[in-house]
Amino acid sequence: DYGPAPENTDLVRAWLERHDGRFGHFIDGAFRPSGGTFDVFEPATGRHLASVTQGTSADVDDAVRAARAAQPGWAALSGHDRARHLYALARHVQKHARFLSVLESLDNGKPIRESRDIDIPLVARHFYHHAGWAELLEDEFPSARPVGVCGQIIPWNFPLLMLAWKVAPALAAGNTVVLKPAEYTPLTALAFAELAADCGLPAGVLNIVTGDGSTGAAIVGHGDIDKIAFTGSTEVGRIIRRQTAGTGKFLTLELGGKSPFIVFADADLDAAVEGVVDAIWFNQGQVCCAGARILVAEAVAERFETRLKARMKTLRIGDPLDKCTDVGAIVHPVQLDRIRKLVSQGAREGAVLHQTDAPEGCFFPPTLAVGVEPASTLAREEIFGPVATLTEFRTPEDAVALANNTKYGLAASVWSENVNLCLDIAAQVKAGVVWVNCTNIFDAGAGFGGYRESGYGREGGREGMMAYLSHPEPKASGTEPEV
Ligand code: TXE
Repeated sequence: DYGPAPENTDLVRAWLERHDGRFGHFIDGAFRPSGGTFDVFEPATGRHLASVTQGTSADVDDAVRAARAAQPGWAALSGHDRARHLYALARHVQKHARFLSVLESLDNGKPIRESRDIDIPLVARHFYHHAGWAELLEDEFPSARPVGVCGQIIPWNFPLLMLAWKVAPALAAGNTVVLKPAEYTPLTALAFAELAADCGLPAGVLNIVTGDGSTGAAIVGHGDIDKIAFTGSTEVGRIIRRQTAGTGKFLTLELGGKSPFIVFADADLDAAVEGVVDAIWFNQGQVCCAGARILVAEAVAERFETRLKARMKTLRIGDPLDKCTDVGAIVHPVQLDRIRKLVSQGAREGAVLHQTDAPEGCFFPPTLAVGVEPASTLAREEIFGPVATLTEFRTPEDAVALANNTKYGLAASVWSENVNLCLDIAAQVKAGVVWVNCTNIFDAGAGFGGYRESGYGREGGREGMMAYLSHPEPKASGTEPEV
C-alpha cells in the first residue's frame, strides 16, 4: 500500500542516484551515453527528475544494428525458451512493482492507485499472456516467421503499459526491438530495460532509444527496420503512414479517439455514473479510448446529470503519490495548455461548463460540458483531458447516429439492463471495442484497435500476435470426416 510517505520514493531516489540522474540509451544490453540530453520533470511539482539522451540518427543506427545482430539467435530459440524469458520479465515486473509504480506516478503524474493497481499489474499480465503465445506459436501458426526488427514508438499516457503492449508480442514472435518512449515519460522504459538485462534477456533483443519526434522519425525512416508500431496522435500517425508508404515495412497505428458512452433509460444509473468516473476521469482523461462523449436518454438525463455532478464533487485532485488521490497531474504544461485552449474554445462556442476545483500547477479540474452542439470543437476534437460532454438522445437510432458522428472509431460503451438492446447497439456502433455496462477494461487476450482516424491493426490477443508475424496462416482446422 504505497501512500504519500517519503519512504515510498526511496527506491526511485536510489535508482536515480545510482545513475547520477543521467541516462544514455539502452543499446546492446547496456546504457550508452551519447551527445545532447534533455530534462525530465515531475509534472505534479515541476521538480527535475532526470536527464535523458536526445537520440540522433547515428544512435538509432547503433540500436538497429544491435537488434539486427541479435534477431537470428533470438528467433532460433525454441518457443519454450522465449517463453521462459517472458515469464521471467513478468515476474521481475511483479517483484519491482513498488519501484515501477512510484517511478511511473512521479514521471507521468498519474495517481499511485492507478499505477499500482492497473498499469503495473497489466504490464506483468501482458508478459505472462505473451509467454503463453511463445509456447503455442509453432503449433498455432506453423508457417509463420517473425517479421524481424521492430521499431516501436509509444506515447506518454501509459508509458510502461504501452511498452508492454508493443514489446511482449514482438519478443514472443521472435522479433527484436528498438523502442522509443515518449519524451515526457522515458524513465520506466529505461528502468524496464535494466530489469530485463538483470533477468537475463540477451543483449540486443530490446533496445531503448530516447528522444523527441525527430528520433521517432529516424526510426520510422530507417532502412533496416521491418515493422513500425506506433501509438500516438492521429497527426503523427498520418506522417508515419506517408513515410512508410512504398517501403514494404509492416505498419500498425493506434491513434486518437472520441469515444461515445451511451446511457439508456433502463440503465443502472449509479453504475453508469461510476462508469463515467472510469471513462473520463481515469488517468486525467489522457486515454485514447476515453468515454469523452456521454450520450444519455432524454427520459433520465436530468437525474443522471444531477448524480454525475454530485459524484464529480467528491473526486480528490492533487498529489499523485497520495493514495487517496483520484485525479493527478496533467502530464506536461504543453498538454495542459492544449486542454485549456480547447475548453475555452468550447465555452466561446456556447458550451456550459461544470467544473470542480483543481490545485495550482499542472492540474485541470474534472469538467462536464453541456449544451454542446454536435459540430462544435468540444463535440468533435479529442481533448485528451478530464473533459466530458453530455448530450441527450431520444431513440436508440438517435443514439447510434450521434455515436457514429465522429471521424474516429476506437471504442464505445453501452449502458442498459436490456442485454438484447446492448448487443443490438454494439453491432451498430462503428468502434474497435464496445464495452457493455463497463468501460476501459483492457485484457491481454483481446484485440484492441480502431477504425477510421483511430488507426488500423490490432494489439493484444490473437490478432495482436499476427501483427508481429509474416505469413501467419492459421493451422489447418483438422481433417474433414470421411463420408
Ligand atoms: O503526441 P505525439 P503528443 C493525442 C492526444 C494528444 C495529442 C498530442 O490528443 O493531446 O495526441 O500529443 C513521437 N515520427 N495522443 O504531441 O506527438 C513522440 O516523440 C515518429 C493520443 O505527445 O503523437 C512520442 O513518442 N514519431 C495518443 C509519440 O510519437 C514521432 C497518445 C507520441 O507523440 C513523430 C498520445 C514523428 N514525426 C497523444 N513526432 C493515444 N492514441 O493514446 C512525434 N513522435
